[in-house]
Amino acid sequence: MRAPATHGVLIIYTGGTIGSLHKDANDPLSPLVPAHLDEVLARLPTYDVAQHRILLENSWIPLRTHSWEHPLDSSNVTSDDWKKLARLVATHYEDYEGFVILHGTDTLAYTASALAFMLGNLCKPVVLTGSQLPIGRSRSDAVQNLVTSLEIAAARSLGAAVIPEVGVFFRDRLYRGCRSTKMSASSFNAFDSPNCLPLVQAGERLRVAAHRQPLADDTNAALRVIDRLEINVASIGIFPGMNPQLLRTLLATEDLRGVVLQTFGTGNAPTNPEFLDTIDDAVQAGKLIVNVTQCRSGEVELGLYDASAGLLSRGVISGKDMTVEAALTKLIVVLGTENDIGVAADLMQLNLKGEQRQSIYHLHFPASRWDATAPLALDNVRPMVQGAVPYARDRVDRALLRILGLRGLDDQKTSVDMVIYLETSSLAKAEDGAHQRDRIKVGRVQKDIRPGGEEHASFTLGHEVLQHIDPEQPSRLILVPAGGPCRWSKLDIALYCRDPS
Ligand code: ASN
Repeated sequence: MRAPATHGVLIIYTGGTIGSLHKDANDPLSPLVPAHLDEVLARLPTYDVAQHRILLENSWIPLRTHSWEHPLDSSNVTSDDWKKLARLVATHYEDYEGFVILHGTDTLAYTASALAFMLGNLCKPVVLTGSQLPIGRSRSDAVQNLVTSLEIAAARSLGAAVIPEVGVFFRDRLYRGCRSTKMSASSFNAFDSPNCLPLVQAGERLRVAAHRQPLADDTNAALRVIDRLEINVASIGIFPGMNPQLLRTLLATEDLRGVVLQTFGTGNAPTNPEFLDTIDDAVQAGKLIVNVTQCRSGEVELGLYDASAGLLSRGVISGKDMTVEAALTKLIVVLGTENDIGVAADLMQLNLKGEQRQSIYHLHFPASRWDATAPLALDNVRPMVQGAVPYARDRVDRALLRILGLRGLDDQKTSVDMVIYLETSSLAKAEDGAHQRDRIKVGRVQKDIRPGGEEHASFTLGHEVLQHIDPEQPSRLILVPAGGPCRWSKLDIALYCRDPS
């Protein structure tokens, strides 16, 4: 993957251990503070200071640098730094083959994830790296991390960047930025991307993985910086026996718009009414709650256990296999650009930048009160929100129709019995020349609901039903009554769509 780099690489130095020195040069026990970028450059072997270039293998790579005026320990990095970084990449996008960002390791995965969502149509490498020991220390991991990052940032093949996305390089691996997480506070092997194989393995040569291609929005379009960010968000980890009052206080924070809820296992949480009511109130108040697991790997499967079904029915959405860092920064970017909470929820469940293995597409139908005396037609409330990889029915692994919060009218006892059909406007020509709609049976819901009780129903859609779902066309459900009156709070079709790679 070695290729002559014409414009070289821009190094952006934000601070971190890599360029740190002891506060008191005479006291090796004094705290480390980020120092000047020259501290880093001076230690780079084969760096030609006069010519601003570095010899990597057999090629001289031009290097330019940009440094934060006051380099930071990454604990002090904020969303303003993400904006500065994204704008710097955009300003110099045509000037360089790639970009290397030197960053403290503590919050590096947050910055990498944020940049992945903020840089639309990115086709060049943006590699973040740092080190566990300052570059000036004899056993430091800094030189290796920086030199390999530069090589990856400069690598082109057949006229295109080999890694056209945001990545994190550490020790001997390049990870997808929005999949990365810091695993160790002290090991040189500090990072991993537990739910995604590394993009590059660096040994005696750089081995590039086949799945490295990003989910490009539009590789022909110009780079687009998305820097309207909503920072009124929170990341909350639940724990056994957590006082629901504590959660209620946090969720009631003024102006809070979104929450990453770190749950147990596959997305489970306490089922006591106080806890669930707290969640319900926050959702009703328009807060977007994204469920991610506290586990290092694996994914959220809402509804697999009763301990997550209650969250699902109250409108908590699945973060699938996203890291906390990816879920939080995605929420910040999505809520920054999207005011409609329903559209934001749909976008959060789509794979935008390779941050989750699957997209969940939704068709939403209105909540309703129904006396069940005649068939009811429900049209989807808005077109299906599309992601970077659009919906395709041949990639649907699972499709569910879900009715949530099913109750009797005025909380009366009722026996719900209805047959649901999907009617599409794929206008098939009838024999007499008129257009007619296709109608296909989706399933039947039968539930006895006690006074004041609430039920949820879901069933899997068969392939023959899927054929009739066209994201470009409106979809209509026809409910044919065979039982008592009822109402529901949410009715949707969720389509679990795998990525093409
Ligand atoms: N505290 C440092 C930072 O994140 C840790 C490091 O870079 N290894 O800035």
